[in-house]
Amino acid sequence: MGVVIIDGTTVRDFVNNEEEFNKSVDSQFSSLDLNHDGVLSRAELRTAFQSMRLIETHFGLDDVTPVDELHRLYDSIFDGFDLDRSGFVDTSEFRAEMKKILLAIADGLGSSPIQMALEDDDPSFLKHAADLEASKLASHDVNSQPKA
Ligand SMILES: [Ca+2]
Repeated sequence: MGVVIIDGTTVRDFVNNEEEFNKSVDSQFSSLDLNHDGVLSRAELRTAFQSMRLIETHFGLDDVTPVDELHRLYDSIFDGFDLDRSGFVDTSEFRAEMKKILLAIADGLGSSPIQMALEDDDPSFLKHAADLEASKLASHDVNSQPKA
């Protein structure tokens, strides 16, 4: 368990780093594709959102959200992803919608940093974003060292 500080810029930098973002999204996608058919079903996506904690981020603790409200919420999330109404979400739909969601989170965070407690192996995007920020800071520190 570690604590990371995230603000809107952290998230936005991550989304705009196409290589890192796509790598992260694609690995998330394949881990969510439980039956390995190359697309995410409604059930697979629901499992995804339960594990990604984005619901909690948006709506507060999910254990106070009524069940039927949660169903509607997950349905509306799925409809947001399934742009062509095929009943499944493919990788490009997943990338596009994750980008939108993360940018919305970034807007919500603005310049006020929040602290998040994350497991070291947390698969969430916010953890990826924080890791990317941390690695940038680390390399910046190295580069700013005065030459001996
Ligand atoms: Ca699948």
